Amino acid sequence: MKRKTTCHTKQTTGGTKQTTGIRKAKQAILYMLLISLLTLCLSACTGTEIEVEVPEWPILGFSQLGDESEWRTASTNDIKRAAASARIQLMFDNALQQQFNQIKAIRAFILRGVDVIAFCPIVEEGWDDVLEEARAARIPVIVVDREIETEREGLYTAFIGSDFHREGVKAGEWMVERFAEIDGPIRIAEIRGTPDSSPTIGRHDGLREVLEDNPKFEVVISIAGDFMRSKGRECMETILQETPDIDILYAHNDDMALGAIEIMEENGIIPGTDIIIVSVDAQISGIEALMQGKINCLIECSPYVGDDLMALVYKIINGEPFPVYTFTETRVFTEEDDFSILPVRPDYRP
Ligand code: GZL
Repeated sequence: MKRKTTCHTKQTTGGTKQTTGIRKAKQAILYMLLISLLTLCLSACTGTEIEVEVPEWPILGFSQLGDESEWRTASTNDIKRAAASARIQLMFDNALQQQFNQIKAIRAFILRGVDVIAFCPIVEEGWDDVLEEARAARIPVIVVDREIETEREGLYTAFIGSDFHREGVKAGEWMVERFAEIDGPIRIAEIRGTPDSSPTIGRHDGLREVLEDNPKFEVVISIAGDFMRSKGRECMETILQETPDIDILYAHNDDMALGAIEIMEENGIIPGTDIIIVSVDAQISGIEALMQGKINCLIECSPYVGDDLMALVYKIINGEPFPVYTFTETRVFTEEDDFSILPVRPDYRP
């Protein structure tokens, strides 16, 4: 993106190596400012007007749904790191778990005339009107992380995220294998994520698709925990009151599993032994609980899509071919794993 300004020397963007951190991006910005300042002084001294094109970084408007979990924090950090590294100006908004705030932010991005809009939709429905406004403004929209539900064609340009139904299937398949030698009934308690969000729907339905063929398993209680650790505690208290003799806890994310584990331990229950625990995300705290034997199976859901997202932004604005759907890998980590090979997360500080 180039915009003409006066009194600057022609700056050739030397072949600087693709920066890998925000620090280097800041150096690049300082470098451009210094060049401009020196040129202004030069032209002031010589009285000549020198025209230089200063490269303008593309602008990405990004609406993040909130900061409810460790996964979300990792997602936000990765987006900010990748934008700086890719030399993309990021207009970032945290919607604090409110769809209304996401719609407001997207409208602000449209008014600002950003080059691309990306957002993590907190729930599947309710986006048609604002995405029609983005379409009318001819601003491409990338759906990130969670999916939207719409009857309308072409409301967004691309999706990059995880296959949540597959995660639920993987959870069910591990349970079937883990309890292969044990007769039923095997009683499952489920702590769900945010109602009407695509990860909650996918992880709920994926599990049941597997259990349909394995009738010795029964989900005896299912409560919404909104992907938050505090809600995981509350749900586990309810589970112990209403259905105390469960065999498996299936939590839709690590934060809720860890909250539930706190309640188990406060009630003298040994997590991972008295109650088998399956969780989704495989973030740092989840992996540490797996290594401590408190969680038995982790289904990975990676938040690290920042670099792929920025590459997508450039492809779209440069009119190059791009993948409409990009799905992250779904690995399964279990109590039998050799923990020396577990994935180290980019922001892991042991
Ligand atoms: C999944 C993501 C979910 C995570 C939770 O892609 O939307 O939201 O599983 C997070 O940890 O809160």
